Amino acid sequence: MKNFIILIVLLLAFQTHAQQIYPIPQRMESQGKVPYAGVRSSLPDLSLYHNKSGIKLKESIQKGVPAEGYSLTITPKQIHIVYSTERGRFYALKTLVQLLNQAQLVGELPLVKITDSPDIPFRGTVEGFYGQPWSHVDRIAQLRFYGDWKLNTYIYGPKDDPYHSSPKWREPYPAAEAARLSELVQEAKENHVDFYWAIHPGLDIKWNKADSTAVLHKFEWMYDLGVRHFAVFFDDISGEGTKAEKQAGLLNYLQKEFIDKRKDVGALIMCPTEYNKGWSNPKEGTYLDILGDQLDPRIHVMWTGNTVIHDITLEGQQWVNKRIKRPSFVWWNFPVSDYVRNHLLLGEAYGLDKNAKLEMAGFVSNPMDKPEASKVAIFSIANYAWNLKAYDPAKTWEDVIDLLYPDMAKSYKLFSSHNTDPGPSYHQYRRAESQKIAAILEKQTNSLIEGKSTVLASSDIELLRNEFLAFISSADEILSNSNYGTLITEIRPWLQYFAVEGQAALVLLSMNQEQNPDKLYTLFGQFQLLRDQMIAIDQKENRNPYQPGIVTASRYVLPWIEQSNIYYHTLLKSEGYPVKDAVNQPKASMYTNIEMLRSLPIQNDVWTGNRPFQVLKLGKMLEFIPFKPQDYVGVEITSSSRVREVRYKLDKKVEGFEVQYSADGKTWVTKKDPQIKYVRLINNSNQTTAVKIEQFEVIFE
Ligand code: 14T
Repeated sequence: MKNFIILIVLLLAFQTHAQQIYPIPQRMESQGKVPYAGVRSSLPDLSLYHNKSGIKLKESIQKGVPAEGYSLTITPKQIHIVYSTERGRFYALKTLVQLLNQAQLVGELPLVKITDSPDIPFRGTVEGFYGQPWSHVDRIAQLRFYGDWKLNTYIYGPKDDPYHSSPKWREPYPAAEAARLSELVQEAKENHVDFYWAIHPGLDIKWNKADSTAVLHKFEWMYDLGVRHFAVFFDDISGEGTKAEKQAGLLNYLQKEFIDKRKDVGALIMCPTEYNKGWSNPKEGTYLDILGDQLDPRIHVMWTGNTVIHDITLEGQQWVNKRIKRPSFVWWNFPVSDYVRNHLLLGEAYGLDKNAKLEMAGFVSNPMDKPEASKVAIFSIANYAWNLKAYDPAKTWEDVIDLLYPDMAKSYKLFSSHNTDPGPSYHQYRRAESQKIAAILEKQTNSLIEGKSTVLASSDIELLRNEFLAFISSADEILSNSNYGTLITEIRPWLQYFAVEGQAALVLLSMNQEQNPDKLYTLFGQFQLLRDQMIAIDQKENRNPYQPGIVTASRYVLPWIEQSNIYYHTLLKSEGYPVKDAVNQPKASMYTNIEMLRSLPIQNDVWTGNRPFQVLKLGKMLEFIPFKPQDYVGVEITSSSRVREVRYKLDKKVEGFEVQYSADGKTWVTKKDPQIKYVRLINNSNQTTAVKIEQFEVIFE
C-alpha cells in the first residue's frame, strides 16, 4: 500500500515536471536527462542560463530547413540548433529557453531532439474590432507575447482608428501617432512579427485614379514609417465599394505599383466584403468567383467561416477555397466581444478543425478590446496554428493559465470557466459555460419557469455551495493580487459583480432548503439586497452605448437567479408577506376594454438576452378572443421601469392590428418614447377578428 502511494506521488511529480514545449513541436524525441549546469554561450537571449562550465551552444545554417523551422538537439556534449532563416533561429532559441527554464526548476536537462516548423504560415492576431483600440503599451506587450509563442503576424486594423478607415484613410497620420506606429514596427521586428498595416477605404472610395493613388500614397507614407506588410479591408461596407472587379483591380494595381517595385515588402492580404459563407452570394460567377478569377494569385483573401462568428471547419474552408482559388486566410472572430460588450469571453478556444491545415494560408484571431484578458485565447491560437493535430483546447487552456498566472491559476480558471458564453446575439454563437453546475441549474431554472421549486439533493447543494463560495474567494484572490495590474484593470467590475453573484447564489441555496416561511421571507430580503448590488454594478460600470454593463456566469447562473427572484416574490406575496419589489422589477396592471380579459394575470419573466431583461407578459391564452374594431389589450405600467421593446404573436397574420404607446392613456402613438406608461395591442381595422394571442411581452431596459 505504502509503495503504491509513493508510486502515485512519483507519477504525479513526473507529470507536472514532464517537458512541455509550447507551441507543441512537430517532433520531439527524448533520450534521458543530464544534471542541469547551464549553457556556455554569450548570447544575450541566454544570459540567464550562462555558465562557463555548461553545455556549449552550436549553431548551423542549413538550406533545407523550412523557413520558420529549426532543429534543436541536446547531447551531454553540445546543444545544437539548425535553421535556415533568422526567424527559424529565433524560434529555436525560444524553444531552448523554455527547456532551460524547466531545467532550472527541476535541476535536470532532458536530452532531446526536436524537429519543428509551423503548420500554418501566418499566425497571429488582427486588431479588427469596433470600439476603443488597444493602447500603445498594450500593443508593445502583445508583440513581445507573440514573439515568445511563435506568432508571426499582427494586423493593425482597429475599426475606430479614423486614419485606418473613413473619414481619414487618405490622410497621413499626425506626427505623434506616426512616431508610435514606427515604434510598434520596430518592436514587431525585434520579435519576428510581421506588422501588417491595414486600410479600410470601402465606405467612401471612388473607383477612379485619384483614389487608387490615394491608397498608394498612404502605403508610401506607411512604408516610410517602417511598415513592410499591407492589407486592404472591404468588410462591413455597402454600395459602390463592394464591387468585386473594382476591389480586385485596386489590389492588383497595388501589387504591381507598390509590392512588385520593392524587394522588402510582404504578401498583400485583403478582407473581402463577402467574408463569410452566410453573407456570400452562392450563385456561380458572383463576388467570390470574381475575386478568385481576377485577383493576383499571390494576394491572400480573408475569411471568417460559415458565418461572421463560427467554428472553422474543413468543409467550410474547402467551400470558399474552391471559389477564391486559393487557401483562404482565416480571420477568426474569437475572442472578440464587440457585439456583446457586457461579456468577457475567457473560455477555451475550441471548434477548430484539426484537418484543415492545407486549406488555410493564415490564421489570425480578432481579440477582445481587452488585450491582457485576450492572451489565454491568443496563446491557444498560437498552439493551434503551429501544430493542428496536437492541439487540445482544454489542456492548452489549463496550461496557459498555469503559465501566465501561476500564483492565482485556480481562481482565474474558476472565474474564466463562468465567463465564456456571449449569450444570445445576432451571431448565434454560443459557448459551453459553468460546465460543473450547468445541468443542475438548467433543470432548476426550467422548473421555476413552470412555477415549481424542486428541493435540491444534498449532493447537488454541496456541489453548488462549493462552487459559489469559490466565486467569492476567486474574485477576492484575483482582485487582491498585485502582480497583474493591467489584467485586473481590464476586468475589475466583472470580478466585483462575480463576487456578489456568488453571495446571492448562496442565499438562494439556503432558500431552496428552507421550509419555514418566516425564515424564507428573511432570506429573500437578504437575496434582494445582493441582487440590487449586482444591478448597481451593472448600471454603473462599462458604460458604452451598445451593450452597457456587466454580466458574469450569464448562461446558467444569472437566469436561475432571475427566475428564483420571480418565483419567491410571487410565492411570498401569495402567502401574505410584505415583499418589496426588487430594483428593476417592473409592475403593471391590465389595460383592456375587453371584458373577458380584465382579470387576466400579468406575469413577470426574464428574457435572457445579452443580459437578463425584465419582462412583463400576459398569461397564456388558449382561447380565441374576438377583437371588435378599436378593441385593445395591453398593460398600464405602474413602476418607473422603461420599455425596451414589445413582442407579440397572434395565431395568424391579421391586417390592422398594431402596437401603440401612450404616456397618459389618452394620446396614442406607434413609436415608443421614454415617457411610456401604457402599451397596447389594438385592432385598428374596421372588422371584428377573433385571434389567439400566443405572445404579448413587454421587455424592459
Ligand atoms: F472583416 C471581417 F472579417 C469582420 O469580422 N469584420 C467585423 C469585425 O470588425 C468585428 O469585430 C466582427 C465581430 O463583431 O465582425 C465584423 O463586424 C460586423 C459583423 C456583423 F455581422 C459588424 C456588423 C455586423 F452586423
